[in-house]
Amino acid sequence: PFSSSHSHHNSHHHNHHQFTIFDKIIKKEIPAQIVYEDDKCLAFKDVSPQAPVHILLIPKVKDGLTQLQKAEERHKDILGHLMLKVAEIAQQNNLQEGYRVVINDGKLGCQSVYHLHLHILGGTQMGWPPG
Ligand code: IU
Repeated sequence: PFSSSHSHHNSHHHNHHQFTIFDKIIKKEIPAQIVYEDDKCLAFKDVSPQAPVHILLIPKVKDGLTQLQKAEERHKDILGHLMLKVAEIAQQNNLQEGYRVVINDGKLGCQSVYHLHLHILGGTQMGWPPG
């Protein structure tokens, strides 16, 4: 169920130092179904949901965090903030029975947007292994 149909094979077309579509969502230049927002982060519904609940949580300031493997000491605060907000957002979306948090990193991780984001997936029994 909820298998992905979109391609993940073109990450080499992305300029990892440029803006992504997530910057347009942050600036409200394109619409998104926002479920949580504060000064540091934004959470919105994934346009191509892979589960009944599929929310993306992103830092508003990328600061070099194109992907998790670029994380450095200076990112500790935002990374901690995002993890705490995942739990809060999950509660607000009735995922108390369980959910999954995913960070796809790089080509082999099937990352397609090079602005760090956490997938919050739930609302059904998740499978394992994820593939
Ligand atoms: P990935 O881990 O980089 O593959 O995740 C990117 C996600 O961003 C993916 O689930 C897309 O469906 C989602 N997304 C979106 O919600 N809105 C958009 O405009 C675009 C991608 I482009």
